[in-house]
Order: sequence, then C-alpha cells, then structure tokens
Amino acid sequence: MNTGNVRHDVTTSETDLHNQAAAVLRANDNGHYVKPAPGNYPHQWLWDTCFTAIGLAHVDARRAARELLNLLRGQWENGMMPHMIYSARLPYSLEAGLWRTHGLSPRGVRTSGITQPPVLAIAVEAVVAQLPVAEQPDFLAAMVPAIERYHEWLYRERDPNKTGLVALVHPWESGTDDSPVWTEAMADLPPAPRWRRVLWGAIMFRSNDERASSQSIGQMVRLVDELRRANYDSQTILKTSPVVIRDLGFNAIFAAANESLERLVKMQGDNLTVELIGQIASTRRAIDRLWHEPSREYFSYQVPLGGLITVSTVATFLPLFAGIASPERAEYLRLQLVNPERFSPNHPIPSVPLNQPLFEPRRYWRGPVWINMNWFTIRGLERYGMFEEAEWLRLRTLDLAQQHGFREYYSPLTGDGLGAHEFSWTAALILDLLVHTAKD
Ligand code: 9WN
Repeated sequence: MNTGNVRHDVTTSETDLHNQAAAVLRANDNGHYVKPAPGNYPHQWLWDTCFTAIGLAHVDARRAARELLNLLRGQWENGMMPHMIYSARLPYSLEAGLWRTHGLSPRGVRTSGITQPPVLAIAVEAVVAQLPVAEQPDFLAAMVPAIERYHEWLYRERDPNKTGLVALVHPWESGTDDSPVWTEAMADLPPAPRWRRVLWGAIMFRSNDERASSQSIGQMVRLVDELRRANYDSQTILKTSPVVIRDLGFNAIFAAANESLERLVKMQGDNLTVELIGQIASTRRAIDRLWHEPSREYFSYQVPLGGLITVSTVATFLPLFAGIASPERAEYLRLQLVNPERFSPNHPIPSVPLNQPLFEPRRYWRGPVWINMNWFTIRGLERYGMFEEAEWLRLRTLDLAQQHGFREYYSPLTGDGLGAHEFSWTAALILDLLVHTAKD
C-alpha cells in the first residue's frame, strides 16, 4: 500500500472538488428529484436516491430529506420499495409499461416490480443528523413507518423460511446488475427474443463493451417476463425460478440498515417489534455463515442448488460496513484488500478481483471501480479501527474523481472514467467523503 503519491492538500483542490460535486447534483435536479445521470438515467432509482441524499445532506439537508420523502410515493401497499419509479413525462413510457405493475404499484405511479439494496434507513439517518432539530420529528414520522414496512416485507416475502437472509429474484435487485455472481445461476436461462429486447429500448441501447453483454441483457429481460407472469408474487417465484440468490452485498447492507432503523426508532422514543428484533439478529448470524474459510472471504448463496457461489467480488468487504465480521476475519479481509493481485491495483477497489477469471477492467460490474462500493468499504474499515487503510482508500477514491470526473465507474487499471458522465451518486458520495475524514 503506497499512500505517498496521492495528493492530500485539504485546500483549494478539495474545495474545488466539493463545488464541482455540488454542481453535478444541481445540474441533475429535474425539479422533482435528482436523476442518476443526464441521458440514459432519467428516472428515480431507489439506491441512487439514497446515495444522493447522503451527499446532498451536506449541501442542503432539506432538499436531501425531500429526495427521500419522494421515494415513498412508489412504495407498494405490501411494503415493497421498487427499484425504479418512472418519470411520467419522459420517453421511456414503453419500458415502464413492460413491467405491468398497475394494481400493485400505487395508483398513478409507474414503478418496476423488483427492489434494490435497502440503503434507505442508512440515508435517513445521515440526513436527519443534518436537519434542524425542529424539523427532525416530522421527517422521522414520515420515513420510519415506511422503512419498517419495507424491512418487514423483505423478511416476510423474501425469507419465508426464516433463514435470516433475504433472497433476490433478479440481478437488478442486487444493484450490481451483471456481476459474475449471477452469471452461473443464469447460464441456462434463454435470452428473451430480440423483439422483446428491442422493446426495452433504453437498456438495449446501452449494450457495448462498457455495459452488460447483449446475452446478459437478453437474460435479464427474460427474467422480468417470468416475474411479471408470476405477478411479482414472491411465494411463487421463490418456488419456481431457477435464479434465486441470497446476495451478500444486499444482505450486508440490510444488516446495517437494520441498525440504522433501530436507532431511528429510538430517536422517536419507540421500539421495534419483538419479531423484527429477532429477525434482525438472525440476519447478522446468517451473514456470518456466508464466510468461506478456504478462501477467507464472504460469498453469496445460491438457493435452488444450495451452496455458496465462490465467485469473489468487492461485496466481500460489506460485512465490515455492517460490523458483522470478527476481528480475525476483518484482518483476513484487510489482507485481501491490500493485495495487488486481488483488490489493490493502481485504482482500488475493483468490483471483481484482478486474478478472477471473469475479471474485465471496463465492463460494468465485472471489474470497474464503483464509488458506492468504495464508500461502504471505507466506512467499514473505519468501523474496525483500520484508519490507515480507510484514509488510503478515501484519498484514492477522491483522486479518481479529481483526475477523471464524476463518472459512473472507473477502470481499476488506468483510472479511466467509464459509463455515464456527471453521475449523481459518485458526486454525492465524494461530497460525503470530503466532509468525513477518517478519525485518526
Ligand atoms: C438497471 C441507475 C442504475 C443503478 C444500478 C446500475 C444501473 C440499471 C441499468 O443503473 O442499473 O436498474 O439500466 O443498467 O447497475 O446499480 O441503480 O444508476
């Protein structure tokens, strides 16, 4: 680990970076919400909004609170928070219609039929801390019951057998779309016919060497068709779908969000139900069982066949964020992180380690650096008192944005910016990383 060649003058360059990041969020604000990026991403995505709010809280806490309140309009009656809320005014109405979620989504709001990592409680906690004290109770009163219903939905619908781990039924739910974790599970799934893929114009359009392959996209479209046919009924889907994964990253985020939820409820002078408290504890225990001693890292779990999916990804560091790893395991993870052949090339952290066969430095979730994953890992390292590593990674991460702009993702080998430009969550989390330096 070499921290020497990264600039660290907390002077003009960091002030400039702060101003530029704030400007990206302003530019992406369509008056109702901050969209993930100009161009391809005009709608409101669940975890994008959460990251955006975490950064925006440092610039305009009320606006950040509105951003999260805005998400509630998409929540289904059963508690599900959809991964996308479609903008009515934009040219993607065909894609919105393909989900056919009317009757399930709130009247007049067009949403997808699947969820995304539950960062919401974490974001609410970050935003409430910046709100004027007098405004906190109303914000909490609106958000906390919705989050409780969401977490209860995750347990009820996605963990009916009470394993402690939530099961995902589509790679988009993991937020890490075409991660190789899903590749094997999807191997036998025939891609949707071309005409159906063309209907999903927006997504097809994005297929190139920085995006998911057209084979993967075809399979993702096919899977949506299957979910829709089952009317998004989790019970049916969990029994019949060949693609069901207890995703490591999602569950680790969920565990951390549960902690946030517990604190938020306490701020209101209340308590969670005994049932939820029990479920929360079971999630922490179950995540620890995703540890694979021979490789000394955490993995996701494949449901239909049973067993760990021994494909390494950056998600292995997320149990640090949730405070689940024992000190001994945290040390093994630290060794993985600083290993140049694994997770420590010139520009850490690659989403897939360099020495893994499916590593591709430029393709989406198959190798590039994503700032949200770095952010989770930095906070995780801090939680374990690994301040030197946290600061090293924080500076590396700031450096990526300083040198290559606020891109959707970056090559871990060259630092080149990839995917969308002016990407909101990158800008927002850079804002947060600029404010919160490691404690030591
Ligand atoms: C599908 C918006 C979203 C992110 C995901 C990222 C990508 C969508 C896509 O963009 O997914 O939901 O069209 O590829 O993988 O994490 O929320 O930024």
